[in-house]
Amino acid sequence: MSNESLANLLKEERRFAPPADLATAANVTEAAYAQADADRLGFWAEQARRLNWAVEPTETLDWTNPPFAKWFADGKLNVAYNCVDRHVEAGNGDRVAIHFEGEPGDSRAITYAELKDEVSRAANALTELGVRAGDRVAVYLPMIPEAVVAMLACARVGAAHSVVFGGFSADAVASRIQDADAKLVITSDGGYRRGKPSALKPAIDAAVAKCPQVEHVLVVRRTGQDTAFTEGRDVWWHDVVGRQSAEHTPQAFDAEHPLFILYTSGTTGKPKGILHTSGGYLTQAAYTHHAVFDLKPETDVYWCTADIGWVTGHSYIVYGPLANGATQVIYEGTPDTPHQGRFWEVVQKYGVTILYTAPTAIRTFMKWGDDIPAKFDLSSLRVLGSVGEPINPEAWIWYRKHIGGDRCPIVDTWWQTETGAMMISPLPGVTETKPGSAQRALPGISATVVDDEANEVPNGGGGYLVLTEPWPSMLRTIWGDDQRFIDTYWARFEGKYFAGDGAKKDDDGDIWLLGRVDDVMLVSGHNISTTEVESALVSHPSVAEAAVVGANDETTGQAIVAFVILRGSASETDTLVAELRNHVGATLGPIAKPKRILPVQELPKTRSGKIMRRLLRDVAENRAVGDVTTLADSSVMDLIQSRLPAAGSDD
Ligand code: 6R9
Repeated sequence: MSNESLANLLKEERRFAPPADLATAANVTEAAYAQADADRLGFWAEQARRLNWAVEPTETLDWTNPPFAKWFADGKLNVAYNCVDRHVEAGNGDRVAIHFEGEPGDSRAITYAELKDEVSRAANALTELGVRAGDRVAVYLPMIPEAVVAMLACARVGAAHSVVFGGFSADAVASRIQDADAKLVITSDGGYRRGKPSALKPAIDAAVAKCPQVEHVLVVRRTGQDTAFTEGRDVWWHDVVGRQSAEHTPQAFDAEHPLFILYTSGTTGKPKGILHTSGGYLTQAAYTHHAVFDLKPETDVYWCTADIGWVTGHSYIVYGPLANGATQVIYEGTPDTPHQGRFWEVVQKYGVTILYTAPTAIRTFMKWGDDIPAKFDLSSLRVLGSVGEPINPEAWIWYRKHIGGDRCPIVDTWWQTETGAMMISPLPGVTETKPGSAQRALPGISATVVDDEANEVPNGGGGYLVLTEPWPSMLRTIWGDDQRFIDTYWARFEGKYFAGDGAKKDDDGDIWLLGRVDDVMLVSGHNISTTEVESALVSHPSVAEAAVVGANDETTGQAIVAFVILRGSASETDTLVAELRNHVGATLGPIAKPKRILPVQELPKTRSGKIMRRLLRDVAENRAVGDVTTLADSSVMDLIQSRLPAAGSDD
């Protein structure tokens, strides 16, 4: 699509109505909003009945000691039983739970009955290895079915898991194991990435050397590569899990029993161990997965491309879909191995109907070209989801057209590790969608935008995104640091949860996310959002990706510095840079014109695809680059710096 036609499209404020057939048969209709508004707690009590409780809760919310919430506190349940056993008991044991697609092309289909047996064996193995309810287990695995089994086995025995990204360094893993005080680590010899086996166990050996409390390391054999073993400490999954009975009686735990800790670095600071508990978390994960994706478990094939080490993998690969009895695809590898059409080949092979991915992936696919998805049959798709960052309208339109065949609704889902589950999103059978907006809080969720003084902004205004009522899947605290929990999320605006994101309301009251407030730039007294400048840059045909930061500037306070990846054909000429500056000026106004535009080959991103602007700010301000341990590829910063003209000099 040419730039002019996109601009026109957005100017027309194009809306996309839900497809009629989807709307007619939608799991959730407009009425849900009114029902939840009339009786929010009654609404959530009803959603909790999606689960099988060993003891039904009579109390919905205890908010007598804010910000420490208790949801369904007198109820008892087993989370793994809800994700696995109950589907087998309901006669759906032969339904495929997981279609696993390995990067080398190996595949496995695992039914709910098989998953129940494997989770039961793994639960028995954890017990044999000394894991008890209330303990913590660290999980450091590639995207293989054992990752799901390990998490569910922990849930089954009441141990909290702490999943750490397979890409993190030994130091990053060690600090997380120590903070959670985990006694068992579950890992593998390695996994496949970019066509090669990539070792995982050496990082665990180095990490565990600093963690004397770790009693055992349970190792899945995935690649078969040579792997050092520490006698007495390390055990193979196929030995210990393999010899267990497939019978395991799940014990019911309190609704507020810890389910997992997940460390979020955000983009700055010491990692925070976000604590989630059982009943409320599972209720909202299951409800949102049912509502936002319109999941029909008998016929849909769902695929979330996130890594299990990200909260999206927790809530929308493991807990939400499995609680709902979904059939899903799990893919181990990267989207360009062995070729750039791999994702679309997977969609075609399994007949994927619901796809959930991230804007960073969508922009990469745009860069690779429209002809690649065009080679595959994507006609099975019916709902498309986006998560992780604001999706710029250009990428939204491309996703709709080239992946969704102009027929699938797009749900842009805003939420966080801390919120546990989706909070703001269109509903595919209800909402007239707008490219680039997450739009409206889901039924039962209260979100708004406030100014510096905590006053709600009128339609058309901008400020800070806040959540004004507690929700079932909210974080309960930061592990071991209640004070930091209060200070980080509840101290900024009295009685409201501060999400740390900037947002604006449009004239209809729909919400547009503007990125982290730490990233907002202050240029000559004007607040400018990085998201808006980036979005303007990528709406130019020569720009594939952009990251924008505010660098200290003597005259304007901060100056806008843009790092851009140019499209294949664009060469880095001065004319192009001037043209891009003018393009941003024409789109957003002269104040938003970047002072410097630096073409680069890559941008620094976390494994979940978020741009680490902090590192780019270091470059823009000519400082030594800070902590890079959570980068997906730590060599990217060297690449960026070595390619820069002369960092610090003005152009
Ligand atoms: C699920 C997840 C949370 C932060 C969040 C925001 C950004 C996520 C978004 C979005 C705009 C969306 N974010 N989804 N921004 N639109 N649809 O990503 O969790 O890794 O904790 O990140 O991601 O800035 O505050 P997490």
